[in-house]
Amino acid sequence: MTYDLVIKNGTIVTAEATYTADIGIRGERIAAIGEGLSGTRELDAAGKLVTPGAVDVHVHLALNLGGGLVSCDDWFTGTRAAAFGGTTTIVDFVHPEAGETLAQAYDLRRAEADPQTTIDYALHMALGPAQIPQLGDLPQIVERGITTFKLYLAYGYCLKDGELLQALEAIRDVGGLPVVHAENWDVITTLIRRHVAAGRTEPRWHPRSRPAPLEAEAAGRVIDLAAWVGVPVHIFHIGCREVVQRVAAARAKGLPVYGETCPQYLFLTEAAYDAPGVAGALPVCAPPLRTETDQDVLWAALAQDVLQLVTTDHCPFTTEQKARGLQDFSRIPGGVPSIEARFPLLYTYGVRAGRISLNRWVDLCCTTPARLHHLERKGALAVGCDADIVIFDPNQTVTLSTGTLHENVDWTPYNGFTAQGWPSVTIQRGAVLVDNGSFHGQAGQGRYVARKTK
Ligand code: DUC
Ligand code: ZN
Repeated sequence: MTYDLVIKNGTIVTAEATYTADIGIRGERIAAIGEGLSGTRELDAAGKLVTPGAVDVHVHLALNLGGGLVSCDDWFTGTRAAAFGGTTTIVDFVHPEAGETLAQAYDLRRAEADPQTTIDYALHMALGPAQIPQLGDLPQIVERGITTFKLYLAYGYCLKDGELLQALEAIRDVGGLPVVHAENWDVITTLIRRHVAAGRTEPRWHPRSRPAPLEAEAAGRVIDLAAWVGVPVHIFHIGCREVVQRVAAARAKGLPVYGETCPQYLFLTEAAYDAPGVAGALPVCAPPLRTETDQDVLWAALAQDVLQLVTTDHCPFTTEQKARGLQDFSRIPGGVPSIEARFPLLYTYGVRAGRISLNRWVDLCCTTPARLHHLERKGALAVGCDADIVIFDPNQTVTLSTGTLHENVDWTPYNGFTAQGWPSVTIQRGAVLVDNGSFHGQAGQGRYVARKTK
């Protein structure tokens, strides 16, 4: 039997196992995994790892912060960069504006994404105070394939505790998953005001306005409310020991609490904010970068299944955009780029450094994100799955810089980092998107993935 495409002789790495076999693809799906398969087209993967396409369930492409500030990777450039780094599915956000229905906001985001995206994507629906009166519309949103709902305990979308309670109940009632930005916004805004009034305006005051124990208070509060309501919860972008401890305690009680961290928290520290001038503003993100001790705690938590996912929170702003906050750190647009390097960096500094196993790498970056976020047929290598596949060369060395990365931003926090191992081929639903540094995808080639609640 001949397949359309066969990946031959590779070392297949899944979340559960590592073995040598061929993968046969027919149309858009994996049709066979076995020995001696033959195809119309064949790719030799001898000496390479063959993994599922990586899944990044937390990205912000073309995020509009208002005032002319829009994150600088759009749906084309951001998804192209993702594909170069082996990511074949992302989940971004719908942020409804006051006066818009959830369905209208969804339609607008689809209209932005569909013509541009080069990889498959799904959407989280953000629910802020203005959306509380619309919680009755959640079933309509689930019908549109959105099963995950973003709740903010910060920024303009910040929910009061009673609103948080109502949102968690509504999400529970549709069988959805809340994904939460957990910080204590009242405390943060008070500390910001105090620092700025005293002339403490440099970026190094950013982490000092967002103390880790109080970030943990917010995470603990949402964990407690979710447990009382009876809904699982996914805590976004965990960067400190104190939040890891809250997640660990909840999981030890058997609660369905899940936690992610991101490359910036594993590889950078708050010392980056001490750099003079705009350099100290570039890595401003929220929650802020923390310490080397926190990094060790995060790695251990990833290895021990206290944290289950690595995402990026990719949200790049240019040097010029970041510089707009130089007189006042609280005006620096928050976010860093990571969409391209996540999967290879986790291999180099996770697997090669002996912190996580090969299988855990795939689990954290591909399989658990797909399963937890209801992305059926993604994040796994099995017959019937979408043929989203990475041929990963463990011997390719890439020194990261804006010259080697494809993100549409004029800086990278990983400048000078060496990745030992990089995707040589990225395949999406059977089509080769990236082949040895050449991009073969097209705007609009990616598809919206409508999800179903379990
Ligand atoms: N934090 C950031 O730093 N950027 C985007 C959104 C967020 O929560
Ligand atoms: Zn985010």
